[in-house]
Amino acid sequence: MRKDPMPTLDREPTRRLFLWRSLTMGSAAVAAGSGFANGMGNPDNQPPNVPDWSRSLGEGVAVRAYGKPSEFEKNVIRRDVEWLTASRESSVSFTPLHALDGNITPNGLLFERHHSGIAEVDPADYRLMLHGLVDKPLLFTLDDIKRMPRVNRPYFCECAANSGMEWRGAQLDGCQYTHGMVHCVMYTGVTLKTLLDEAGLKTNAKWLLLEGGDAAAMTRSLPLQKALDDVLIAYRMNGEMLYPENGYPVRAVIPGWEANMWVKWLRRIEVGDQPWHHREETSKYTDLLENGKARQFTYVMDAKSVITCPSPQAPLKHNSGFTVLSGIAWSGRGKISRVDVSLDGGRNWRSARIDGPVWDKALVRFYYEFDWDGGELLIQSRAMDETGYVQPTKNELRKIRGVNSVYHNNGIQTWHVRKTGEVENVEVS
Ligand SMILES: Nc1nc2c(c(=O)[nH]1)N[C@H]1C(S)=C(S)[C@@H](COP(=O)(O)O)O[C@H]1N2
Ligand SMILES: [Mo]
Repeated sequence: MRKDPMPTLDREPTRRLFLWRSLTMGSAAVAAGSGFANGMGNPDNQPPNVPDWSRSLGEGVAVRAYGKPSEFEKNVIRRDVEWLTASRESSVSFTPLHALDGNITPNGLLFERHHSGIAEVDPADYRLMLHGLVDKPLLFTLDDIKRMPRVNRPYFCECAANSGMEWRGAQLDGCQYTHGMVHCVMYTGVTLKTLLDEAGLKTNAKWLLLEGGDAAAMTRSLPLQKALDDVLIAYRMNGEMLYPENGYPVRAVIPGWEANMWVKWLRRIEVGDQPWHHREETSKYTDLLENGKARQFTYVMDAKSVITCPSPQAPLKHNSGFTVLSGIAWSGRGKISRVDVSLDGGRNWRSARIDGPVWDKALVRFYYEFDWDGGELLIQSRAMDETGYVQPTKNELRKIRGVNSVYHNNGIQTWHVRKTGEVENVEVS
């Protein structure tokens, strides 16, 4: 008996996937026949031959004192878009989503967004100041912060401008560029509530100022309610100390909220009774509507998803048969409850299979497996979260917000898969 009312996969669990090369055919012959030239590699290195890398001893331990990916993966890097980059210091690089899997972003591949470049902070000189409407102003060293009770929490971090170039139509060629201003890592740190409890809040405390230690001295106003709820003062990501580009040694983690609140190189927290006025340069995160008015305080990132594979930078390499779609979904309002996938531009939807942990306000990994007939596809994904919110189409968003926004574009993405397996960024009406 199936309780799930939604159509899911009707593939029998024991069925073979039928796509592998049969060894009895003689794989050397297969390799030789379809060969080197077809991108099948060098047959001399393939069974039953002894490959180059089996003929001599390899490097020993600790030659690579800090590991990095295989040289054959050297294309899996952060990239930027030249015409988007006013200067290297005030710019953005994008996570290579098309080349990753699972829920967690590797530390060297987190998209970066800086307003004044990377601050190189000496941890010995690092101090965090906590003052304002508190009983006891405090100054913490990094060691002080590390001595406090620790928590580990995985969260996504998405720039409000992610997908911002797509408001007026399909534009950038690949999910690295259309959706790559999001990452998800396991943070270790102390809750902001722990720090505030140490200082003791005055009764009129309502807002916090977070200030960064970079040349921008980026500041953000944070409502006290959120600060006491789930905000972290983090110093580790995926077990390692934060990397300099992500705020070493300490950053604010504001779960589910737009990334510009996640102040890096955090050096000062001031408690006040109202929001601060921030310098224009770093505080333009308002959404311009059609009528000229702006939406402000749009902190929460609504549910969103994207198919990462296939996508323009990750085309299909076969021309029909068993095919795995994969993608990510996330919501700033809580857990992802379901992801649907369409192969025909949104006419028919099927439930995707979520695999891996479903954490609160973190990236979720989904898969959709199907038998591709080799024809053209218009693939889409649609996320739903535990509040019942359903990811809208881009046109639904435009009806409400017009096309003058840059921020908070969480519309459904469409990829056009050609018969050749190539993929392009398109829109369907
Ligand atoms: N101090 C400081 N914090 C900052 C910024 C900055 O320029 N300076 N940029 C913000 C913006 S707009 C984003 S999108 C995120 C990016 O975080 P990441 O570089 O770790 O991905 O950091 C935020 N925190
Ligand atoms: Mo941002």
